[in-house]
Amino acid sequence: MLASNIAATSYVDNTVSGGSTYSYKITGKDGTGGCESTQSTCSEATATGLCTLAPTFAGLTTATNAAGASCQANLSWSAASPGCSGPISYNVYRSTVSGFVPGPANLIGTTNSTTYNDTNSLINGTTYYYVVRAKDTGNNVIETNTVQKSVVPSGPVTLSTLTETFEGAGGFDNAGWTNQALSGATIWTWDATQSQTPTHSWKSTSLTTVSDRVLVSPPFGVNAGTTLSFWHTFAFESATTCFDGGTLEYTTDGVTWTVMPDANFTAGLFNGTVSSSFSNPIAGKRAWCNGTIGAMTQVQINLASLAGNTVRVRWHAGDDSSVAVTGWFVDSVTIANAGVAGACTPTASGVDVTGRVFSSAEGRGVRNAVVTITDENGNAHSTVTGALGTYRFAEVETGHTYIVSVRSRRFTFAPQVVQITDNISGLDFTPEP
Ligand SMILES: [Ca+2]
Repeated sequence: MLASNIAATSYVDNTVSGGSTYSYKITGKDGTGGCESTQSTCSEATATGLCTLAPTFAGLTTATNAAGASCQANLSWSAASPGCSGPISYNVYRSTVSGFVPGPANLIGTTNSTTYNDTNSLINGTTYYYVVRAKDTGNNVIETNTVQKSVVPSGPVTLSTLTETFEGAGGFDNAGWTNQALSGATIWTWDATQSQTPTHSWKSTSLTTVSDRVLVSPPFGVNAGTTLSFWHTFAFESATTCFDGGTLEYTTDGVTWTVMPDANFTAGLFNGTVSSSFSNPIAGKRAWCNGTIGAMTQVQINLASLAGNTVRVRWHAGDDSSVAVTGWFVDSVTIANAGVAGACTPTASGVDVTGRVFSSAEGRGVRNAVVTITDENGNAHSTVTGALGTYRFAEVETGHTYIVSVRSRRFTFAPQVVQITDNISGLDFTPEP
């Protein structure tokens, strides 16, 4: 319904977009408002005025780590369709916070292409989240998709074996391991009562309240020869039914986690499925259940089905609403034939803007002209042209719209407005006639 309770016998709909055809039906009500007529016949009208429709756009399709010497993320998407005249340009937004709201503060670039290579101040190992939105440059309307993809920039990848004994200071030999509660407050603990190599493991202590917690590996590249193994011992409620338990999951996008398929195990497969009876957060998942604490046993998994992906795995323990026994000890993780990334070098925080100031279209360079670059907040920097009329601003922050203006005693130049997303050369000025 567009509008209601209109006393007049006419109505102006100013929510329409020029060029689009709309269909209308009306109903009438009696004085009490309690009785409503059937709908009128349908009447169509094509709106005049500005076309105000947003482009139709599915959002970002891929975001990948370039894995080169300097940090870079490569984004791509399928072309948007303009709702009005077009042409389309794309805004690229970036944040280190998942679920961020795209806006001017996190706009890092614009492009007319369906790809964007981000080299702007990326830091090795940091997770960046991207959203791309389409803009109709004919009416400046930006659509509002929320499709988000993440990238963790790294350097070149080499084949290696990741060995984690959980003996290093703080519980980890390698960087990138994390541990958190997903529900309840209790996390995994570094433990010296059970171990395989030689004195420590990580323990999930089972609780008598609904809760779950994860121990998460660093990301690693998977190929056809990549395998995962670890050692563990566990004792979960109960001896016969899988009320509490622990599962193993993987993610290829850092967002969605999937239980490791039974078919991937070559030793030590899950021995049950978690009960759905008492609110266990991992209810219904294949898991390790029951058990008694004793000598650790090895689990072996073939990861070939995940080849081509960058993967994290996590040990995910879940407890139902009552009764707990000891819990789960995990040790000695080996990921063989993993793709291990070196560090990339952070890219520069700013770009170069260069050009020349000319005395006429075919003329000479104008020396000693004052060139000023001003951002949308009024922050300005000035420089003076050299003998050939050349100027250069270094370390200009990207993602902003700047006004570049020129002052000269002999000539008048129109200012230029530029959206700066990358190095700009050839931003030249010739005098107004
Ligand atoms: Ca150990």
